[in-house]
Amino acid sequence: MTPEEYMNREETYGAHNYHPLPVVLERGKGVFVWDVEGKRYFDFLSGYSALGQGHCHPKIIQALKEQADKLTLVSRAFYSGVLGEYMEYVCRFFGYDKLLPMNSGAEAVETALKLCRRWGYHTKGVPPGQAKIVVCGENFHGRTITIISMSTDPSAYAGFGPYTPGFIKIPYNDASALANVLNDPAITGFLVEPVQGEAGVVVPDDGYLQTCYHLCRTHNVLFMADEIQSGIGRTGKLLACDYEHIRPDILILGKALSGGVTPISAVLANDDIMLTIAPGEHGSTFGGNPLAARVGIAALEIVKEEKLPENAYAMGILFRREMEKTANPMIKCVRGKGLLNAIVTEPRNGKTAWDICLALKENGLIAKPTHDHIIRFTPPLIVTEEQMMEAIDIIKRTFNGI
Ligand code: IF1
Repeated sequence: MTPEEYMNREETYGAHNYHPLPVVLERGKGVFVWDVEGKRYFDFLSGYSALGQGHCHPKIIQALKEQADKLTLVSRAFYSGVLGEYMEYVCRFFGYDKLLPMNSGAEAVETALKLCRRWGYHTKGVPPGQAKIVVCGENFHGRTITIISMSTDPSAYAGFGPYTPGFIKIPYNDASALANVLNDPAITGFLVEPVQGEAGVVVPDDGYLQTCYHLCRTHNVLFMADEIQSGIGRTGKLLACDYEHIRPDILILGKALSGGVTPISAVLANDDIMLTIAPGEHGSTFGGNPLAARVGIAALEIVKEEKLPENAYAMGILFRREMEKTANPMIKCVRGKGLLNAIVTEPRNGKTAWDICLALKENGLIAKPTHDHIIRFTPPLIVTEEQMMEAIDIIKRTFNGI
């Protein structure tokens, strides 16, 4: 089959809820993927940051294979030996009392919202049904109806109403906006991405998160960090919140928690919050399955053993420094933290970010625009300096060639 035949088949039988770059991938290893014709590419999207450990990391695949031959699912109607091991490992890894295992990032965000409301009623004493949660403009937390009810992006929410009530939207990176709303005693939580991914890798001012954290402390409001994309080493620290030395009351993880091998997400919190949900009040068929538990442990061990946050920190500086040196009229600015970066492009001669991504593909690197003019570059965190220099050369040549 030709790539076109693969693409036409997907168009024929698949919902049209994405507009993929015209490349058909067949194999992945480390920072590279190969298409159905055997052409190699640097993967600079890495599954929207889920593949922090690189494609098909041998340690994770080994864990997957071993567990797949033993026990893949018991549901939570019964105990499984490996789930408790995973829960203890992750709680100690991030420093929390307890973990609630889910599958997708959106499910973990929904879980955090339920937990925050429940804590508000149970502990803060908010009247039943009155809880409010503060969220930021330009946020992206997933695609469920409640999560798009928090969104300010029409492409995420338009045409899907009616919406879930109980959310207050304030501008991102503006702590005074948070201070101005927090006097409302019905507010139980503040949900924030430490770096906004979908918005185009928007890094808030230094101190923003810390100021918001302390405002939440002062007003007895839970500080919830959605680190599904920014966490697990992506921004050059284990968590993006680590830059500001704050510990979220509720920590939301996903994506690289599994190294891109199987959907794994998690909500972490201490007992005073987590235990406000009693048995039978929340759950998921696959949440905490033995396969995910074994994969999750392996994925996190790699983060430590291969020093992925440190490498992301160093390679991110290299990327931004080299791209900032590139004087090209289409490069408006480069921004990011660790290996969560984006180039804001300036359309010229009718050429857009999409055209740049098509040209990058021809030159052996795949990435994708977010919004019309921003290209996100999120390679696996295992990328070496040599590989990064080769990829930067491709990016520079592509911009200069356009
Ligand atoms: C798409 C974005 C990235 C996320 C944060 C929760 C979720 C995501 C901070 C939900 C998911 C993915 C979803 C994917 C595109 C991608 C994305 F552009 F949408 F925003 F990475 F930046 N919180 N992000 O980034 O997790 O349910 O998908 O597992 O929906 O198009 P999920």
